[in-house]
Amino acid sequence: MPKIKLHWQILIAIALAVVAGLITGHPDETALGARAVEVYDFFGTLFISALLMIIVPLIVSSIIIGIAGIAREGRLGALGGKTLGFYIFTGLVAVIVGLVAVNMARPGFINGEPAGDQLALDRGAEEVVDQVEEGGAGELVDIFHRMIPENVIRAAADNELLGLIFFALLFGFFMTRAKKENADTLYRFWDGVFDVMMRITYLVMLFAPIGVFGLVAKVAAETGVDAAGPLAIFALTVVAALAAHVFIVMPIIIRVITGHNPYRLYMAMGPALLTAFSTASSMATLPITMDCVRKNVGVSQKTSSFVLPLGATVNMNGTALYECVAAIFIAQAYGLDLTFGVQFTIVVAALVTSIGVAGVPMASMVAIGIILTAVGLPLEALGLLFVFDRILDMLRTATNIYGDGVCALIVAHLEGEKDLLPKSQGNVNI
Ligand code: DAS
Repeated sequence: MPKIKLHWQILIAIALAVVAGLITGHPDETALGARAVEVYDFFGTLFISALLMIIVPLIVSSIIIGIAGIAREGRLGALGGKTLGFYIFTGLVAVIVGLVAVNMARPGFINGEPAGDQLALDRGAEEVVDQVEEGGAGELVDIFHRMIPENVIRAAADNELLGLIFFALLFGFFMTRAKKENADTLYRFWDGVFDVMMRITYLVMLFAPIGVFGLVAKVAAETGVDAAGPLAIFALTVVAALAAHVFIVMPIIIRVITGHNPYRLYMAMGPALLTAFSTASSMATLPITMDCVRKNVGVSQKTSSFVLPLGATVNMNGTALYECVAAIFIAQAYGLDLTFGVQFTIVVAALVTSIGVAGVPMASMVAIGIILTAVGLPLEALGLLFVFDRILDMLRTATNIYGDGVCALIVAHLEGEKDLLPKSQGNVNI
């Protein structure tokens, strides 16, 4: 039997889950519904536990070697500084685009009311709100307190991820300042941890079809067709925000900084963007991204070989934007009072986790788990996000790759490289 690719398995699982959930019905209405939701919950909870299991070691090792990788090359100077600076700048721009879009579209509301009750999110909603407030996400000043953990081990044990991520950023940077033999040993250790964690992540993803089936079927059973409206608005909000980022905001940034015609970049990166869309994996697309950026955009080997591999792991504009929209959509759906502090927490967490997640399919789902945890929202809300995740993942990944290309173009321009985006676009490598 031909091996069906994982993402098509997940797509089939989602379709089957929606049908199954609607057929078995609401758990409070029929015995079948109640029994079926128990089964759905069993598989969904196992999958969420597996995601939680990998989050801390995966994110910590990914950030440590990501930051150390830049500093270690001894190129945290001009090239590294410009590259990292633009990655953070465009990532922040992407999150803000997402923040504006989700506050304008308000997908988490039905007829002006938080969708919590219709989406069966009302159960425990009060506790959720208390948890978030207690968690300190409600107050901006608390966020900075939570960024500096009193005890790193306890932060890991309590999934206090903002503090853990902040510590990992510091550790990665100062690891390269240690004595050379220590720095090399530590780098090899954390590189090994990341290597193992990526293999465990792939193993967890193998069970994604079953886990996603459970999560989506439970949501479908509990919310019925009521969820269709808010979820459709959510998906359209993400698509609109990604489009605004790619076709309006980033072209303005290119034009202002480099003076080049920004719309030539789409043609130049065409093969890479199409590959990213179809594979939903920045990592898998990297070789094609490097080929397009070098041959069609005209960025030098020195710049592209530094900027792009780094970008495929730490620069994920589409992911950062999506995480912000998704987290705020769920907070809205719970009727959570979106104070500035809560939104700021989500913005910071979205930006930082998009640096930490690896460029693989459904990477956002791990990151979203971090953000929901950071603001105290329950993880079973992930079931809402899985329904449209496949197509949104393809669009996010294409946006991530486009963002890498933009940064490579801008950094090359600032490095004084000439003949970028040559007019002879006719010979674009297809
Ligand atoms: N699929 C991820 C990537 O490869 C993006 C994401 O999941 O958000 O970039």
